[in-house]
Amino acid sequence: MHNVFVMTPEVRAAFENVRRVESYRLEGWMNPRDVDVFWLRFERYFDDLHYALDTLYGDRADTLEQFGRLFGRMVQAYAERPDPLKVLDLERQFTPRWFQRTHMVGYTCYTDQFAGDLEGVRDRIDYLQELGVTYLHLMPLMQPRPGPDDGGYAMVDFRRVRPDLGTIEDLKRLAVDLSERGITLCLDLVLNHVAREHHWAQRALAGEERYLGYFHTFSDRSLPDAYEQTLPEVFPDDAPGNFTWVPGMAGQGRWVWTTFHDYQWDLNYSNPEVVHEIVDLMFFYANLGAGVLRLDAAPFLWKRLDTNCQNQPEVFLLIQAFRAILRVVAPGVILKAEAIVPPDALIRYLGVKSTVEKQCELAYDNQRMALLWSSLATRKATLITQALHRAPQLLIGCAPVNYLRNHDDIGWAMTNEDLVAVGETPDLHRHFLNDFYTGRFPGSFARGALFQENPATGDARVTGTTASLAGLETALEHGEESAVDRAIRRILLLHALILGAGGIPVIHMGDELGLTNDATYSRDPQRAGDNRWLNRPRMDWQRARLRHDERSVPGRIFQGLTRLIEARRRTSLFHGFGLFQPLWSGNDHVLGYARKRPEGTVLVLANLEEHPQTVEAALTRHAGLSGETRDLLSGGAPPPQRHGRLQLDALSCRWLVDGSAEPLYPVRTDRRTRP
Ligand code: OTU
Repeated sequence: MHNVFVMTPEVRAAFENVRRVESYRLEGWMNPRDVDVFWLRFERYFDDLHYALDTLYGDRADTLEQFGRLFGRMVQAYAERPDPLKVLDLERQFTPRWFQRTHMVGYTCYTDQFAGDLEGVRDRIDYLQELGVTYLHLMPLMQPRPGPDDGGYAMVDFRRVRPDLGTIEDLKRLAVDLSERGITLCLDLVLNHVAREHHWAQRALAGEERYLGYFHTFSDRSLPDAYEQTLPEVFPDDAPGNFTWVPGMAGQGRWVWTTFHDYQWDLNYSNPEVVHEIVDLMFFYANLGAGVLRLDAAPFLWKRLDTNCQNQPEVFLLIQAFRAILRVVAPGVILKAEAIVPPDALIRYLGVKSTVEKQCELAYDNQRMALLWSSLATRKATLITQALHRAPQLLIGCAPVNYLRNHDDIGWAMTNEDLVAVGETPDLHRHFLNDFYTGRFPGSFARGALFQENPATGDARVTGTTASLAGLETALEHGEESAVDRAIRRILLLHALILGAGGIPVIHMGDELGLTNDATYSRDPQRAGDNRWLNRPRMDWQRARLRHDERSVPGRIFQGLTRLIEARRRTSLFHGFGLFQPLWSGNDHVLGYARKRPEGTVLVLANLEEHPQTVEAALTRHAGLSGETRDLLSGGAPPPQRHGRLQLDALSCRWLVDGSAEPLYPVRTDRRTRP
């Protein structure tokens, strides 16, 4: 791969040609300064873009024409980009690490479940701000297919808001209001598939050549059978296999590639027309005010025989092209990879070697999420410490999304190597976790359900809200005061661990109030077959009213969480640009890791046990702290010491810093308001 800017004579000629042809269009539309800015950025990112497209599609006869068309779209989108967003682009170019600052805290929700509609979300911005949210991911809200729609991930129209939620105008207004309150909007770019009712699919069905080329279709089973040899199944339970027979398609009927449900048709990225469509869509979301685009199901974009058809090299070229294009047209917008893949594969979505700063800025840290739940069940830090030691270190310019739950299931994503290294038997441990989190394991505090149990492999994943998995549901049901207390401590402990790491912590709607599983989905025929709805409850605004009352359960959780967020916001030590160092604490029940920055170190210590634990006081020095320490979480008081050991309360977390240092951030919450 090119890792420097290479303008070969041919490339230069192509570039000049495009420049000559397109300049007049630019100058006719925009003021000269905007044109200059465009050209400067284009020149800067040309190589990334050209290399990616040339490698993917360079052997086509129409490559130059394709490139010219793409360029035309870039120009158009840039010309249409609203002025305030162009200012935001500049602002973010000056502060390229804006998303790594410690005030970044995300929140995910379904628009209807949270606030009814987009207008309702606007009315709830105060609530989000009270919590400290600076990044809002609204789950898919564009027009889905009728009937089951995979939680909105099966769309018939990418550019029309689901009518009961509002309109595109409402969405634009919301983006502006959020931005004025310092909140970045994240939207899903569902780029792997469309609903079979989408007009592209419908026209393919009718046999139109152009649209047949948008999908992977086969007239007989020979290729599908060959691919199936090495393809896993994402939803083995309710959508087995990866191909769907579509009778009458293009006359005779065809097999269509459907990784997810039979109504979600995978797009064919070996066809550059698909890239044009998706780039256009990217511009559409960027120009309506989205600041983060979530690349749904990113691993699946490229297919190759004899592989699992995930994480193929071409996927990273596509992302490189998308990113370069955005850097030119809308550099204020960043990409988030939704790639639920092992750590060694995940790192590639953020960039390795010559692709550093050419891939996504953000990616879900799925392994860490699963490890946190594993450590909560075993009350042991061994596995997570081992895995964090082995996980690839992130490079500059990107950040993990640290989360406990999202709208999906939890898969036990720790690697077999790490399990074996700490003396676990991989299958047994995963079975234990499934038993534990469905409450079947004797003494388990958790209440969840199995998702996509695969009798053939014995695999399964788990669904349930954070509160239910952490024991709140069972405790409340039994009316046991001390069990409720432990559940609340677990919920806050887990949040202290995701907030106490670098990257962007993201809270899933309802977790801030301890919302428990919502079993009502089973009465809705559209949802009954998908128990991920268990962890997609409706917001309970009655319960939210109790959030200031610390005698109430929601009050304890909400206030505990806002204190964590406030403490994080006031230190620079969790800034994404820093070293992450997992530590062996010397006590299996205590998880320890340090974050190191030029201005200081913070040591995170978490007791996963229901009983007090101790660690050697010298651990603070090993972590790089000297002398007296302060705890950012307890108003400064350091943990008590006895016989040279630090005392940690049951299920508690400490963020220790040097007693003398004042690594406090000047806190700026709101963006300035422009006229
Ligand atoms: C995503 O998840 C979404 O988050 C799901 O809600 C959708 O159902 C799905 O895509 C299809 O649009 O399999 O179990 O590596 O694992 O894309 C969740 C990424 C999923 C996949 C992921 C997928």
